[in-house]
Amino acid sequence: MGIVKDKSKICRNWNLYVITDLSMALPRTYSQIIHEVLLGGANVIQLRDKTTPFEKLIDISRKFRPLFDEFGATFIVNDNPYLAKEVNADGVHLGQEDTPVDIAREIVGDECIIGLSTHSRTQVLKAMLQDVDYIGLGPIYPTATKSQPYKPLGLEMVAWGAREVRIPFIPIGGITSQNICDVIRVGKTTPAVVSAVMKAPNLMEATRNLIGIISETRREMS
Ligand code: TZP
Ligand code: MG
Repeated sequence: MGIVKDKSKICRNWNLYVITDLSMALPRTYSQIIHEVLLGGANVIQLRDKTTPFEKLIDISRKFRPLFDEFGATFIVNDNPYLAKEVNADGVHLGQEDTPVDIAREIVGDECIIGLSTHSRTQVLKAMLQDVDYIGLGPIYPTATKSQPYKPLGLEMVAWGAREVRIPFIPIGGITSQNICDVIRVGKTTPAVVSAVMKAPNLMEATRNLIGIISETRREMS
């Protein structure tokens, strides 16, 4: 019998959810990005790459999979449940336009974490009825990282999430070292960032700094 992962515990244990963007982090390579973010202390990284061909993403993911185990960190891939299965990722993150959750679940199996992006109360409530292990909720603030039709949801939505969402929820969009403490205070949860780490001059320091602010804010609240 295989070991059954406590997926909810894993998701609740995340400290800072870092999402890759190779173009922002250039001239760094994936090796540098992933090493720096893990050394900075983040315990979950999502490989988000919408341009590299599938076969190459398989090679990249296979290469770094063991490093996540060494660091005790969670490895999530974006968009594609077949990629998650092929490289034995810990999870797959789906958007509203990606493979439906029930089909993704059939592909990846019960032990794989499935995350779903949501952008409204309706989408959140619907997600909670599905076999989803965590939801992303955003954009919270304006962001240039992803062009999307959704207006920023603001801290009110984060507060609503803290009250109503019964699975781990990850606020995302425009979160920086300036506003991350507000998100933590209101949401009492783990936020996700792209540019706040990927555009930083030093990815390890930026990751460490954000995690430091999160821990300090949580300490103040307890
Ligand atoms: N989904 C909702 S907002 C967003 C994604 C992937 C982009 C977040 O990027 P940033 O740079 O942290 O604002
Ligand atoms: Mg997607």
